[in-house]
Amino acid sequence: MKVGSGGGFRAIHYTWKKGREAGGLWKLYKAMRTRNSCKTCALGMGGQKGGMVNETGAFPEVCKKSLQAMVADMQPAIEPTFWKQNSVNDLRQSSPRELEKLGRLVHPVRYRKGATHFETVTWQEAYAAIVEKLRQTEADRSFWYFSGRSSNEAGFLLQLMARVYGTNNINNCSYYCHQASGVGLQTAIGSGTATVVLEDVDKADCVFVIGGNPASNHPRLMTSLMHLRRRGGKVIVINPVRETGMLKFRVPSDPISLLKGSKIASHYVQPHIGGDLAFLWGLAKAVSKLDAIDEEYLRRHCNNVNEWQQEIDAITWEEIETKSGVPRSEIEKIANVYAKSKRCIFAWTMGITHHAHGVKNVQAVANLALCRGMVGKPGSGLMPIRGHSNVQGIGSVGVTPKLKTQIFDALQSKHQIKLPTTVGKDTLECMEAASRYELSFGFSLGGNLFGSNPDSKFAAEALSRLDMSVMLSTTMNTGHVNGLAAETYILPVLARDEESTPTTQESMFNYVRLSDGGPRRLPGPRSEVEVIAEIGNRLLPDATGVDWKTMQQTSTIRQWIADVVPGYDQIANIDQTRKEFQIAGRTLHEPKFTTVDGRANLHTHAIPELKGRQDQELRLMTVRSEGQFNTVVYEEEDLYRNQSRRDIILMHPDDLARLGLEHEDRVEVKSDTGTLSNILARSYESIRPGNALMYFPEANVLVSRHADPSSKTPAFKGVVVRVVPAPQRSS
Ligand SMILES: Nc1nc2c(c(=O)[nH]1)N[C@H]1C(S)=C(S)[C@@H](COP(=O)(O)OP(=O)(O)OC[C@H]3O[C@@H](n4cnc5c(=O)[nH]c(N)nc54)[C@H](O)[C@@H]3O)O[C@H]1N2
Ligand SMILES: Nc1nc2c(c(=O)[nH]1)N[C@H]1C(S)=C(S)[C@@H](COP(=O)(O)OP(=O)(O)OC[C@H]3O[C@@H](n4cnc5c(=O)[nH]c(N)nc54)[C@H](O)[C@@H]3O)O[C@H]1N2
Ligand SMILES: [Mo]
Repeated sequence: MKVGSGGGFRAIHYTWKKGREAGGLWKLYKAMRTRNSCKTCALGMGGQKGGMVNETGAFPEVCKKSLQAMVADMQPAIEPTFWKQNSVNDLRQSSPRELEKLGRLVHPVRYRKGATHFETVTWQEAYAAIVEKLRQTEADRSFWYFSGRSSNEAGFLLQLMARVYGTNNINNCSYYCHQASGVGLQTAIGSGTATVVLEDVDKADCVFVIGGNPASNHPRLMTSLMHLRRRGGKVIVINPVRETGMLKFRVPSDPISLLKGSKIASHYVQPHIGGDLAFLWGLAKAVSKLDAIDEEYLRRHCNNVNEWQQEIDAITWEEIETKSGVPRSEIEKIANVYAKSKRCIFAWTMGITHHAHGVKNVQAVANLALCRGMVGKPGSGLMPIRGHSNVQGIGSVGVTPKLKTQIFDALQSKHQIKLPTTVGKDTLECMEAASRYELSFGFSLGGNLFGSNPDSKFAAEALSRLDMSVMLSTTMNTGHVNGLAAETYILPVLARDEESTPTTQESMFNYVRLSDGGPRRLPGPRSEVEVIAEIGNRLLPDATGVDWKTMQQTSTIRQWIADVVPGYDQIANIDQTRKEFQIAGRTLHEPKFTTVDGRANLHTHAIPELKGRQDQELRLMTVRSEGQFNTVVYEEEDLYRNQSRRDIILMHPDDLARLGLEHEDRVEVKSDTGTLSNILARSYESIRPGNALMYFPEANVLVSRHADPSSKTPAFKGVVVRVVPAPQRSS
């Protein structure tokens, strides 16, 4: 049956199904209701209000992917015999979904070059080998990658250890995600995170959703968007794909919406992939023509106003239309809606950041908000919708190549820590350096560096040039079986709701949550913090200023965070008060910016040509389906896009015809970086002609390493491909 809306009974039915997998609905419900913050996206639920509750206290808030993540953690263990029965080569043939479904990692395992299998080792053996290798390695030949799943405490401790060891090669998955938002917002308003809180969304009269599919990836936002529409507000979606759930969504916790479905988008604009920058400038030009600019606000609070105005006047409609793919009349229609709005929020995700001009995109969004005075008052502002549940916290507590000056100074003065001053490498630069044999040791706190990386062939080669790689993980993924270092360790760790002591996470609204932890589900995995502190203790026993033994207590680490991380003071007493808090100085309800001169900055841009315009070319976006969380695939099907498999390329029927193809033809998809064979070409009316869609991580074979020069984020959505019939056709 064709799915005509997002959410709804399917989501409820799914809950039952997952309940069965988890060993009973009540068991799953209890797991979901513990006081731990949600494990998936950063919109966030849970914490001290209890699971399935959002920041404003609404219950029940639940989404399919948080169930998926929970049930995955409730899987049985991978038995020791498994590693003897299955070779690395066998495992490499497995799909991301098959690897995830193997179960929970409970034994440390090792792979040594030349071997055919992983072997289980004791924790002692693993620690000894890792520490010995680190001793032999020059600190700057190591790198430390962090996913955004781990706690603030684990993130803080590991970056501290890596720096005391002597390197700044410390980075997180943000470089492949929202880095452009951080960099773009910093340059525009002096702070890199959302200027709004969840309540602001409930006060807005207009929300732009640019380059994102929150119906699938941040479903809880849909409740707020539904209420906004009921109040008569407008939701303007900018997306080359007409995403089912952005048109109509059935909010499971709302009976009327559940039955009838709620219209979400009031306006839907389909630019070409990469056409947003031109579109955003066009919108600003049209708003200016309507005399809807807030001149007073610009004069009082913004720099570069004249340059910006000149650019608005100079840019031609012809340039805007050809580079965005959106006709002037449509842009003017949206400008009219925006011009009437009194409180407008601009939300965006990967369709904006995953481009070589991602930072410019973000600056152009900020320009548009600033020009009508929409930053610095309640109910309006800038809202990058963050990805991983704690990716923002990881960044706040110092998991960045360059430490914030305040953290750097406080660590030296308050804790006598000697910090390295060499330039740290970002994620892609670490990969490039590894491929040049300039790095020999890699450590990953969660995540899947291989799978998330562009240019998969290169990524595997680069990682396999390391002498040693260590990965702290909960379940298996493609990164554990591809690009293996000469010596590779996988160390099993606890999920946050299994920790014996509390941990904290930061939501995309700058709200710090406390997770209570809970009983362990299986013997074997260890706490992330315990593992890091143990390595620290063995490697750097005499380090001035740090007592690694006390660092095994997350409460000790919280004292350090309170001492050194700006805005985090209240974490010092959180063990007693249990009071979750809003980080000071980030939410902007007044136009007081944290830039050097207290003013916001407008930016001007040269708009790049639209790529992929040659005869046989298509512009390709690599995106997530509703059945996956990043490189972890829970289900092969993509419900909302009505697809049952992942080895497909979706394109408009006009493009199929143009390329001489038919629906369901077997094709080869080629880019300058790589080729994917045996792909099914499928007709997909909802995508703007000239553009195509494939699923990440598989499609990373095609994505080049070309990155935004300022954010170092690869153009995961800006791939040019040619699609040709497969050499031998089969059915
Ligand atoms: N279920 C689920 N939820 C998730 C995740 C997951 O994998 N699964 N991942 C989490 C993470 S880490 C993140 S970062 C977020 C990601 O959340 P999203 O950014 O929503 O995810 P993507 O699938 O990357 O898709 C982006 C959307 O951008 C559109 N798009 C692609 N190119 C362009 C473009 O050039 N311009 C515009 N305007 N739109 C474009 C696509 O059509 C698609 O609808 O979700 C988080 N939540
Ligand atoms: N082509 C293409 N590439 C992309 C993207 C895209 O849209 N297109 N999106 C990019 C984005 S937005 C992101 S964020 C990255 C994702 O990059 P990563 O964050 O590196 O990858 P994930 O797939 O989220 O990592 C999942 C793994 O984390 C481990 N894990 C889960 N929970 C825990 C925990 O509590 N502790 C620990 N230690 N480990 C845990 C499990 O082993 C799981 O397999 O990929 C990027 N790559
Ligand atoms: Mo992300």
